[in-house]
Amino acid sequence: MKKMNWRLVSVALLGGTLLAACGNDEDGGNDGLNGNGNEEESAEAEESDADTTTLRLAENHPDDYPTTIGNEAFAENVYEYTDGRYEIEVYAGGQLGEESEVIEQLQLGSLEIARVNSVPLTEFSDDIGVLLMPFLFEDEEQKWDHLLGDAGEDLLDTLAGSGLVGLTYYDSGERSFYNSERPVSSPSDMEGLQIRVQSSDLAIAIVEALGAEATPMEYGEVYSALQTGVIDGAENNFPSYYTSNHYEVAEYFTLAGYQGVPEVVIASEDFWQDLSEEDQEAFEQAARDSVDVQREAWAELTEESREAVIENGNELIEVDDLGEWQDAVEPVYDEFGDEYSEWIERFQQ
Ligand code: GTR
Repeated sequence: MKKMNWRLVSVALLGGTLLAACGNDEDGGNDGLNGNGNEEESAEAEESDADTTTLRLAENHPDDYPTTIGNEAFAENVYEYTDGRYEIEVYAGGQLGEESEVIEQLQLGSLEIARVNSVPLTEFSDDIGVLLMPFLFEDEEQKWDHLLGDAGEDLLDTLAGSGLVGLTYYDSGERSFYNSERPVSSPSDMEGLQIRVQSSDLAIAIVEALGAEATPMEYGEVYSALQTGVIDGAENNFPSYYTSNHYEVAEYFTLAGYQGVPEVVIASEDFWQDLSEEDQEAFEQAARDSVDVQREAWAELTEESREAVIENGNELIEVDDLGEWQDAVEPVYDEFGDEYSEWIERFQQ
């Protein structure tokens, strides 16, 4: 897998508490001496460091996960496009907290950048909820044309004033249901299953329309909830199912990709407003230019994780009639369709 760039310091957290590492990296824990004890070299290094502002980026997936690889490409671009005036340290593996906590830090201005899923952002912009609508996109091409086009950009703009600034989207494929109880091939098999969802009314409505019970919960809590039987299942894409180890405790994965919510790279509005216009453009360009790298890594890990769970003996259940699933979630369109009608039209063009 990918080698670490020297600039992208992977930070191991001691005791889970982090002292702010932002601002003009005043000390960096170096205490004026480098590893050889050469004070002269160290003074030079400090001088050039003084011109570089270090920012933190929160990521809840592990190193080598496609979003983390995307973040690293973004960080490299930022460093390059700002001539080394900004460097970004990627804190992967949820070191800075669950997505809701990270968003709060961005709003408070105590964290500069994060990669999160679109779902937790719906709390700050209702409009973003459109991306949760089941079976919204015809295919990946339609989805990405719109996400990286005007509709996607306008949707990110709806975050204005929330303390957050959306920079770009990353791939998160399709979400499907998985559980520990039984093979599910039609919506009627979902009856009574306790399914974890991300915290959103729309996510709850979808699961209920399918006859199951919805339990909102943070991502980091899902593994043990599955293991202890607090929930019977959850829903996610292959890479998350695999890398979170949910596949170890929920063996039945239903191949009914029902939702294509993307990931989003976001910045703190507080931090953003302190950037010059030129730097804002550099950050935006850097984010856009990292999308291809992320999507390539996404395609690879999707395949890899699919193979790995098959090899592990998990059961992947083909769905004979996807139309049945589409019909079953129709009530969600009755309930939320009007609210999102304009956006739905734009994204389905
Ligand atoms: C993943 C996503 C995570 C998190 C998770 C979840 O697909 O990449 O950021 O949102 O889903 O279900 O909470």
